[in-house]
Amino acid sequence: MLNPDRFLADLHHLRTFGASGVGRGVVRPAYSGPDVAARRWLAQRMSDAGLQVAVDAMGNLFGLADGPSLLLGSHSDSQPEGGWLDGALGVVAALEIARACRESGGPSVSVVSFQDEEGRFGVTTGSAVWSGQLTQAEADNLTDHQGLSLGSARQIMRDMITGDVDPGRFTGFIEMHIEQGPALDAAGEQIGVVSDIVGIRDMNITFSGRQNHAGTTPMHLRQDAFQAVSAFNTALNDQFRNVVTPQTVWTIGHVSLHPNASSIVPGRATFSMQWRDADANRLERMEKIIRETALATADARRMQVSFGRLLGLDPVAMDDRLCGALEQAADAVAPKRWRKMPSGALHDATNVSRLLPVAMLFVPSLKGISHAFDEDTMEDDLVAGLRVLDLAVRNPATQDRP
Ligand code: HGY
Ligand code: MN
Ligand code: MN
Repeated sequence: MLNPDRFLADLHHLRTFGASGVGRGVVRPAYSGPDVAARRWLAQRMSDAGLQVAVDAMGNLFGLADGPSLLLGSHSDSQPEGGWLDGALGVVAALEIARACRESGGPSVSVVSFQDEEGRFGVTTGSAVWSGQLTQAEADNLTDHQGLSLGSARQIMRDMITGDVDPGRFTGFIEMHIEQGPALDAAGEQIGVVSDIVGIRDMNITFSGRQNHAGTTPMHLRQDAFQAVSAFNTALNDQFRNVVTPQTVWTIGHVSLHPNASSIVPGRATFSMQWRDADANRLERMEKIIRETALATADARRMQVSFGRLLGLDPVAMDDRLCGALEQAADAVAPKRWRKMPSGALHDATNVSRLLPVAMLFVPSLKGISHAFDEDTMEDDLVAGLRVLDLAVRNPATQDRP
């Protein structure tokens, strides 16, 4: 029997791994001590539920049902400052449904917690490798902002690895997640059935100028890398004007100045440039503008610019059959309080759609806040999402082989 109390208790237990001490926030980046401890605990819970635990070389953690099964789940790693529900909700809901299905003789359900969804090393790295978007060797060469390679970081999980998990054993994938935006909360609705997931591009850019004394170097002689970042940002916002829509977003979220000291004109600035849109062509046009604007900014200051590896995922649509089952379930659990909506956040479901039919459902995020310690969702909404997922899984339409 579906047990919402057990589901909520597990969800609260998971947030004790890497608890930030601020509200319900967590600090549980991929391959950190708290991330691995959380994965060990989840593996035990999967095993207790009668699922066979499997961990691949990336550290993706599976709880496998016997024979062909539907796969449910998400990720349990967090942003450097993360909320307690982003990813965790989908994993723990999957665990509860797999457990309830086994107890009640329901359909076969397997569970997954993908590794590095939050992109410490890339973009949804664990599911990108599992789905063949990225090879393990390519992933191993990715580095975090401190220069640590994924290949080194993943050694922390080497004793847990059991081997590859064949995607052929799964019939489809459903990911439950918090919305992470304001739409459902503002409308007082309980459930979002995702129509499609936006695409993303992500690239590091470095301006190299001349490190020098901050007191003696006249302003007109400086090649100041921070000034270049600032000028680039202003020019880019202007250049994008005729290309973007109100749904397009772009972010400089990480900046590293060298040597990062008050009395030194910075000689080098490396920053992350990320942009997202539902239209792959627009993403490409934006890339061209980004490169041209960066080159023009560097030229105007007699500086150099270099571009890191372009990472990204294209927009994807959800599977009609699985969406239909979620819509029916949403109608039963939250009549007139659900909608079909696109996802502006990225999810493992994007990668998995290369292999399997996929669908997603959302529950509201209070005030639309996520990727922050104060991310939260009303308990009633968490349970409503669990019930929708459970009904959808038990719908015979979901059980059909693709
Ligand atoms: O960044 C994202 O959209 C996701 O939360 N990793
Ligand atoms: Mn997430
Ligand atoms: Mn996230």
